[in-house]
Amino acid sequence: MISEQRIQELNHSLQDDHQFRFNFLAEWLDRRGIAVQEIIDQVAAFQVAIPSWALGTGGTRFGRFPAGGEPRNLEEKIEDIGLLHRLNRSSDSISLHIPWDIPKDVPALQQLLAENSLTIDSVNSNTFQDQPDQPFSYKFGSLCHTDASVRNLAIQHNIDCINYGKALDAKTLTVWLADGSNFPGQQHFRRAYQRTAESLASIYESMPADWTMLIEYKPYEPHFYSMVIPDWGTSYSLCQYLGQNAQVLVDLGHHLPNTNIEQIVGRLLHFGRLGGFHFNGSMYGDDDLTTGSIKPYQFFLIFNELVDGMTDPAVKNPSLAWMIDASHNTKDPLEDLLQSVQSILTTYTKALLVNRVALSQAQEGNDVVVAEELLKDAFQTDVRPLVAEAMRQSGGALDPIAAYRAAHIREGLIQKRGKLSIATGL
Ligand SMILES: [Mn+2]
Repeated sequence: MISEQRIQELNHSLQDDHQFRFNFLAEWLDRRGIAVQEIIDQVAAFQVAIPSWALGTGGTRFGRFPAGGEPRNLEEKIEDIGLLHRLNRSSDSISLHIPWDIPKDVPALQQLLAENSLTIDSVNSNTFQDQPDQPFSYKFGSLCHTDASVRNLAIQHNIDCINYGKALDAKTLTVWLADGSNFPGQQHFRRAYQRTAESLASIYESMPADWTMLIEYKPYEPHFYSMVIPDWGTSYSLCQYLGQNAQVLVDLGHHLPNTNIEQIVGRLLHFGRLGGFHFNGSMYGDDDLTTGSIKPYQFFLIFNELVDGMTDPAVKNPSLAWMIDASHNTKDPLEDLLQSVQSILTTYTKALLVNRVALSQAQEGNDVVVAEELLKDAFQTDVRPLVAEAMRQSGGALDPIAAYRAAHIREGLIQKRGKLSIATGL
């Protein structure tokens, strides 16, 4: 689709401008005692998983407008993610959704993954919709259901997911439950929680000792009165009930408007219970928009908290699983994913620039203005040349989206897969 040589040719035409911008920024940072190459190395090492369900055009219950050339099977999804990774060198793994993307020919998939320098990041279970051959319905819940037959079906599905993951060397099971209720009185809150905890414990016991279970929360949708796991506190309590290998997953879009997400991140890091992150953007209450597209300063404050926790030796938190989880309704999904990764890396880079010694001093001395200005200084620095340089040094494109367009990749995919091909997913 696009060769490394073609990427280098495209870089060549941008090199002069890039070098000018990079030299200016590098010299300025150097004067302030910041080790520029160390920052570049950290940015180059930062990898974000791409979900197998986000390579097609998303939609709403009102309609879906496909971009054309969508991947028709798991193999083509791997090819698409391989392409993203070749362009930005920052998307080296896939989150697999079961049953939309059940691995069939495992040796062939392993070979394809290796050819594209990719691994499987996590397997994600789905008990939010009924499959055609399913003996019981999830209409009134899955792991929380009043009927043990339904709960057992959902437990077995999660165990199946673990087995699919084991075959492909994954080590993470991500559980998001759509369980909840739409009307007051419909569900007994305490019993629904207890049944969920016990169901999760059955899954947890079936998990290999070196696996992690990530428990994701969401305040509403698909249910509009109550969700069984609506907030981080519920996720956290379930993790404590299950054991050390259960961790909370924070999805940026799964919060009510104006929630202080950075504080939640700080809390969970403090408890050593932050296991993973789902990146997306949100305006009202959705979880579908491009990462960083609506509230870039809040996104920076979240990353600031993450970097602070990751660099503090007092914090005993496992390394985090980073993944994009958005739905692309209007844009070409591959362009949207490239934009998302750019936004994540740019924001991460800014957080790395924060002078933590000075910030800590300002906080200890209650110097509110200096503390805030230190954050704003990093946030307002244009770090894009550092991100471009990290990609260039890793063999990627200086400008991945420009390279994607110059290589006419979507046109090529439409020619190969057809205008009407539809990817399974959101
Ligand atoms: Mn999510």
